[in-house]
Amino acid sequence: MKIESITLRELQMRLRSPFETSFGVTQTRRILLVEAVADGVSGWGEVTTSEAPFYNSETTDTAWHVLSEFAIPLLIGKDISAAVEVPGLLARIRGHQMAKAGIENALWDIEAQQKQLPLSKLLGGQLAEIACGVSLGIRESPELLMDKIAEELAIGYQRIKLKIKPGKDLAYVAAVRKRFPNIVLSVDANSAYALGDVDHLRALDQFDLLMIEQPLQWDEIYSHAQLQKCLSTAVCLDECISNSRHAQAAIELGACRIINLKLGRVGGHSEARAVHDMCWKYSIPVWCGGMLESGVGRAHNVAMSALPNFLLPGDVSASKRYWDEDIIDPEVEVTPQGTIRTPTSPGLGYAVKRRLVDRLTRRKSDWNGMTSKPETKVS
Ligand code: OSB
Ligand code: MG
Repeated sequence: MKIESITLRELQMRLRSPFETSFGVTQTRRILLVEAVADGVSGWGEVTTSEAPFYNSETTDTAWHVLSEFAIPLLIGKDISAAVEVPGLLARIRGHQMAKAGIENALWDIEAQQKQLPLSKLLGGQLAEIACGVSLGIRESPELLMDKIAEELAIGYQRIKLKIKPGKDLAYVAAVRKRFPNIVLSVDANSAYALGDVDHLRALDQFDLLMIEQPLQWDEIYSHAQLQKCLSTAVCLDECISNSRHAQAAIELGACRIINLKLGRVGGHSEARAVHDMCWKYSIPVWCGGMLESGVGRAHNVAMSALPNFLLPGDVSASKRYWDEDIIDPEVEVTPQGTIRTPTSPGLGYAVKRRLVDRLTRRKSDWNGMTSKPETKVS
């Protein structure tokens, strides 16, 4: 695969409704897309950074910077035999996993097309459909949450995840559990608590939750091990796990019983598969997390979720929950059983709507093997 050109685009896309977590509210997304061309074949990846460094340390702008100044120059013009070589070529760049994932995943799309395989199969996935849940943002009151949950359950989603933070936690979970005694329910705190809150968090044990996701510090594995000892509810780590070594440390320490696997957070499909395999070795189930992705990132999530250790419903849900119009054709759709069918055509299995992408583009840079500096357009 000779990497002939790379195009970086920033799109502005407005979510259908604001999404509130313990770290803030998001309404307008600044989405970075990477398009690579190798041997005349085009592939797409998404950089899943947030706009602000509140989920992890990356942002849309840090990713643009690191890709433009460091990652793309290391790859442009290179002839590689497979996408799995990309992490090695980018290894000098420390951190910035989401930036690196955007470009590595575009090359996975190309490799799958060249080998005439659906990306899920190239990654080693077998599942013909993947199980879906939804992640619901924090609302003003528990009542406002109820109707939304009823709506998502009616559509077929298999698991409801509630975002929580101090003051918007126990009363919400209690009310939901009372109204929906039998649903598969979990919570995600996005690091809003401290180990000193253990008695408060223990009160969640009575609600038969599937898991509590990332209650403590975003980069702290050890304190989650101390917390897990005190809870009957399974702890699931999200923010803490950037690679398979972190996954192994967390599992060996007893810091979690479940891992949320996000492609961007671990740096792309190669490392995601390594985390997947590590968890499989220890019988720790994984599920696919989301970052409010556009269709490109969503399609990559669907492909990854076909691997065998994705044993719990993910946060990968229908395009229309997020966007009036998604940038892929077809859009990601959910069956009445709350599943997404894994595409069977080569590559990502969803076509990128170029005209719509152009319309949403706010800035764009192109690199080709001829020039060391990109051509940049701002609109
Ligand atoms: O912690 O899983 C998270 C969204 C943005 C940042 C972090 C998270 C989330 C979500 C939404 O939970 C998942 C989605 O629907 O894409
Ligand atoms: Mg999370």
